[in-house]
Amino acid sequence: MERVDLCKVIPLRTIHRPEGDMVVIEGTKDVPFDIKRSYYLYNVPDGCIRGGHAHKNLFQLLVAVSGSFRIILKDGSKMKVERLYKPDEGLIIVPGIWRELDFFSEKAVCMVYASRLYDESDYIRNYEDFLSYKRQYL
Ligand code: T46
Repeated sequence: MERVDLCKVIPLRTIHRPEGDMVVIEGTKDVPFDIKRSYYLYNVPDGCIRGGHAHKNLFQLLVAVSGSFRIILKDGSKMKVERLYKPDEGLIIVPGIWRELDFFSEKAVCMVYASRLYDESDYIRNYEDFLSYKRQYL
C-alpha cells in the first residue's frame, strides 16, 4: 500500500538560456505517469487550507510555479511535511495519501499535473474514512 516515503520532491528538467529559463514536463518521461489533466490553485487567501482529502488512484505532480506553500502528507501511520518554493522542482504524490496544503505565500500558484481526468469518486474527503480505507490493506 502507498506510503508517504514514496512521495518525493524531484528536480524538473530545466532549459537555461540567457533570455530566461524553461521547465519541460513530459508524461512518463519526466514524471512516472502519463499526464491527463492539469489545473492550478491561485489567489488562495491568507490562512486558507486546500486539499484535505486523498485520492484512491491518482498520481500527481505539484509545482510552485510562483511563490511557495506547504504540503502535509499522511498515509495513516506516517506523516511527511514538504515545502515547495522553486519552479524547477516538484512533489510527486502517489495514490492513497492524505494531503493538506497551507501557508500559501502572496502570489503563490500551485500547478498540478494529474494522471487521470477529474472523477469525484476517486476522492476520500473524510479523514476517518481515509483511515478505514487504509486499514483494509494492513
Ligand atoms: C488536489 C489539490 C492539490 C473540478 O470540477 N475539476 C477538477 O479537475 C478539480 C481538481 C476540481 N473540480 C471541482 C471540485 C470542487 O467542486 O472544483 C472544486 C474545488 O475542488 P477541491 O475542493 O477538490 O479543491 P482542492 O484545492 O481542495 O483540491 C485540489 C484537487 O481537487 C486535488 O486533487 O490534490 O487541489
